[in-house]
Amino acid sequence: MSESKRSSDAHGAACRRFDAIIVGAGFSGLYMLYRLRGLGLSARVFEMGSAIGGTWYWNRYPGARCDGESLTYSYSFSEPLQQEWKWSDRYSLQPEILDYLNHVADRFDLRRDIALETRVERAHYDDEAGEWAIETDRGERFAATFCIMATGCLSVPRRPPFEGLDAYEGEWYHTGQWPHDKIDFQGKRVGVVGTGSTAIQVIPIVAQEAAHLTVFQRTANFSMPAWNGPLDPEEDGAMKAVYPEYREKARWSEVGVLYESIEKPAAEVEPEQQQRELERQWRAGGFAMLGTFTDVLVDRQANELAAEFCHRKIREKVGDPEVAELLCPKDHPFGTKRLCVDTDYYETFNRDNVTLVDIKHAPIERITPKGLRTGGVEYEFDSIVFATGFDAMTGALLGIDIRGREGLRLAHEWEAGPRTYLGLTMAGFPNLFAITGPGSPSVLTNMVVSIEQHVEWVADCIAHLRERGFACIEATRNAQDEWVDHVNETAHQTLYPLANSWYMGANIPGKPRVFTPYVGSVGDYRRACDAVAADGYRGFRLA
Ligand code: NA7
Repeated sequence: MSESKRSSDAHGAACRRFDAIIVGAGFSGLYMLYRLRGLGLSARVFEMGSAIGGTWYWNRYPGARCDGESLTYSYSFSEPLQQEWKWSDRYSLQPEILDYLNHVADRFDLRRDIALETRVERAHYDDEAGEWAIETDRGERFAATFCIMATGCLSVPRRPPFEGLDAYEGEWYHTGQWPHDKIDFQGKRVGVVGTGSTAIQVIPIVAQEAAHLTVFQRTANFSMPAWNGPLDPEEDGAMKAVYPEYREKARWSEVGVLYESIEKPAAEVEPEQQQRELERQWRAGGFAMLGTFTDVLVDRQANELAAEFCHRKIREKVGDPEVAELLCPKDHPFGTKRLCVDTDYYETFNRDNVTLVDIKHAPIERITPKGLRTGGVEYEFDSIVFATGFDAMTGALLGIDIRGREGLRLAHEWEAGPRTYLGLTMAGFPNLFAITGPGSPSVLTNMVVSIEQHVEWVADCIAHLRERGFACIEATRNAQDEWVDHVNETAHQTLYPLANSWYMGANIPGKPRVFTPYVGSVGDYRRACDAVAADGYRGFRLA
């Protein structure tokens, strides 16, 4: 491994030099470090948290759990690792996923190259030196040939945008920045704002403790049963017996997880069988229902079948018909906002200590010293939990002052929406990579599968450059434009753009409305990335 050196940058300022700098120590950053070490590169990871884990470090609210099954939402790159780790539940709780990532860091001796509590503030490409100049919030400066953004898709929590918050006299929390100490809601009057995936996990847990829980809902979401429980040792053993084969199939699959389905459009299935198939996928739980028919996300009628099926399930679960109607999503097609996965979410509204307040037509007016006001009514709370989401997919990248060739600002380039080539690289920003960046399948898939694919592609690309004596790779503008057009066209062949979702940037006022992830399948996307590499990095300039 080439040692990092103390030297000076092009302006003569003291800095340390590495082959690569990685920003973020979550699933992406840890694996990227492992792979670059394997290539013999010197690499440094900067992580703003006080420990590793990324998403799984920050999101420690009650009930925080993965929506993907742990046997598949885990690294596949090491057979010994996947054989030795034992998950307790089918869908693991946050502390266990964090333990897993810590185990990975120790097992592969990653910590010595990770700087914690260090936020990268600036990454400027130095044209003369042909390297990245990185500056952290500690005032330290670093130089690196490669800069890899492993900054996560959902890592910038959105501060609750309500007037009066600073004068609120109770406790308030954002789920994405949850305190490390246990928060006791016992006997308290609690308000939860939001009904996305996070809120749907928090609400059933807080309801068990609070004296009274009031849930403020702007948009009802579709939530699928998790059917969670302790992981059956037989299921664990069966997966471990075929892990390499399973993982390989998952890499080339639709979303990075293998589901059983009839693989037909709804119209080719008899009505009775349609209902049986919907029931079968509901019983499978999690995201399985998205694949009930091949056209659930592209055909209105197929989509309606799934939506109506879910409405019926909600009406069966919720005792009060008015509450049930409020909980039935009717303003967006099924699955076009991120599906939620729950344990007892709908049933929680049958409790005497839980109230649902519809704020679609009467938005929250302000936070008051004692609670919040909506529809002219003041609700008083001891605590308010804001599960109001994130500046998704672009927030973390734009939160860093990134400048490419000749001072080109990423924020300027992305004014009308993110522009990438393959969701991995940007024209004008040589040797800069984004793991699961906008324009890649990322959040529509099993994140760990997509992360591994990107990390491996980047590592192979860097190996290629070094083997052939190239110092620099940069996407051409042409290739980027074509990719962005392709990402947009593909999205508009589906029902996704019909929802006001964070996929569309709709949750952040002023954010450009662009469908940000790529809807192509994990397998097709991998084939496209591999073909680019096999064609001598088609669409890139190598110098
Ligand atoms: P989401 O899915 O963005 O959910 C945020 C929730 O907060 C959602 O119900 C929003 O309603 C609601 N919200 C946001 N702003 C407001 C305001 N101003 N007033 C009222 N309600 C508001 O974030 P999550 O943390 O639940 O999940 C993010 C992802 O993390 C998830 O999809 C998984 O991939 C993991 P809206 O729907 O915008 O009407």
